[in-house]
Amino acid sequence: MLRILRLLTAGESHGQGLVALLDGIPAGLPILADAIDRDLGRRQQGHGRGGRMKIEQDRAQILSGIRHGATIGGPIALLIANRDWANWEKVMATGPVDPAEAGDRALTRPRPGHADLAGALKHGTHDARDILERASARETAARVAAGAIARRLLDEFGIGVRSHTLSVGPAAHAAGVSKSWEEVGAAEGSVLRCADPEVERRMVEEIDRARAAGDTIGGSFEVIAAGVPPGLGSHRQWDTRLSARLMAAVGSIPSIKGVAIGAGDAAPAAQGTVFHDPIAWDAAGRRFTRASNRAGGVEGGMSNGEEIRVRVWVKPLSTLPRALPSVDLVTKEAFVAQVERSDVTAIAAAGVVGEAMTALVLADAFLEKFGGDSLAETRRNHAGYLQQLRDF
Ligand code: EPS
Repeated sequence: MLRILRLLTAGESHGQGLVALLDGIPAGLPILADAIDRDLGRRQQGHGRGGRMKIEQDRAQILSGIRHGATIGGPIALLIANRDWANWEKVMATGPVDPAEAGDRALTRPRPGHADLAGALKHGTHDARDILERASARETAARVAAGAIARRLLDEFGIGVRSHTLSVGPAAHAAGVSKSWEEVGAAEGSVLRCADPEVERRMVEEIDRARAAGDTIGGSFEVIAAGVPPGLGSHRQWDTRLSARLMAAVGSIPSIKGVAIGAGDAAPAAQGTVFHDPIAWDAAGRRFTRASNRAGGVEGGMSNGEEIRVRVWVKPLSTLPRALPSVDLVTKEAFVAQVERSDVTAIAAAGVVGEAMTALVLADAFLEKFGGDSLAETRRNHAGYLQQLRDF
């Protein structure tokens, strides 16, 4: 999915911490831990979160790749400590532990919808804790930390990435409503990052209703990238297409069941004359323009210079207080699934993770096009291309 940058994460939800290893960022990019911590803090917000977010105060410790406030071109290693580790040191110890001290935190009744059953079968364990600890959406903190560095790179070139909540259960914007970059920016800091206070009020009601019923609830969000030049990604091959790279990266976020670029969800019912965005020429600005953006900023697997818009469907979280029927992995007896602490929804956090994955893909496609081992080199290449566009 990433072709120039490389990202690996490691860590368990209740282990010592999460690690992100990001390689391929050019030297000379100014970045401070504050910029990473800001996004980590945003990922912890949102109405509907559970008890864990009260325990954690996610902060990134930069272990390598950054010196005196700027990247040096080497791999960047980040560590986010789990404060909850203090309560799990025996359960999650890496060394041998006396079973009497380990605490009985085995998970043998898999939760429908979670990784528990498939992972236990795959890895040959009857304790699905080995699976859930890695499958937990806590891992997304590491992605957000890496994404903050990608965001910093894009920011140097006037590219911004934002997200907002589109729906929670039936609480949604009216059909056809599209919120502007500015409106989405103004929603920052609200309880669900929804760009309409009245819709947000209904979303909060839906979350509270689900919580009272011992249930969870699904939703959707949109990621928007502004300032993206035309020509990122390529029509050349299936795996060079920007649309595919965005969909794969955003679709890899836990709980995501659907991703559409632009008005993709309306495409099956649309006629071509209505769906596609007519092209015009702005003589003064010497650029091609569109009055509409149903393509979502990508045509033929390449950015077309319009805002990139990715809409994402999030399933209801699978850890349910009112648990569904399940079967014990050891005895094979019918039980209800095990109840773990969880959130009613993490929709606002999912949007922040969506921003991170989008920023990583765009930074990757940007470096693929412009290259550069130092920011100065990338800048020269970028400036030359912008001149080519002006001279077109
Ligand atoms: C999360 C941490 C987790 C959950 C949630 C997301 O913490 P804990 O399991 O200790 O409560 O709050 O993860 C899930 C709901 C899930 O099913 O994976 C986080 O840091 O975002």
